[in-house]
Amino acid sequence: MIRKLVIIILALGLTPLVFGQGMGMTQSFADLDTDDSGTLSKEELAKVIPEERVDRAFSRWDADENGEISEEEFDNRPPPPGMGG
Ligand SMILES: [Ca+2]
Ligand SMILES: [Ca+2]
Repeated sequence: MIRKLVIIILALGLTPLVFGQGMGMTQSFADLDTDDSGTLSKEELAKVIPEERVDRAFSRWDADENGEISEEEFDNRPPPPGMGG
């Protein structure tokens, strides 16, 4: 029963959301979007994560590579590298 639930969660791709909690990124999208533009820029990201990690985070989170993180991209962001993978 529980195993089936896990498979469903994996199938829906919810693991990044579930396991993304409590890993240092506790701010909500609205908290990070300090200029209320509706997207996150590298400058906004640099306020909450080390600058040397901004580029890497962007390359992973910016699914359509338009240089901004949309709320959808933020919600679907992959977990940090090196976490059991
Ligand atoms: Ca913004
Ligand atoms: Ca984007």
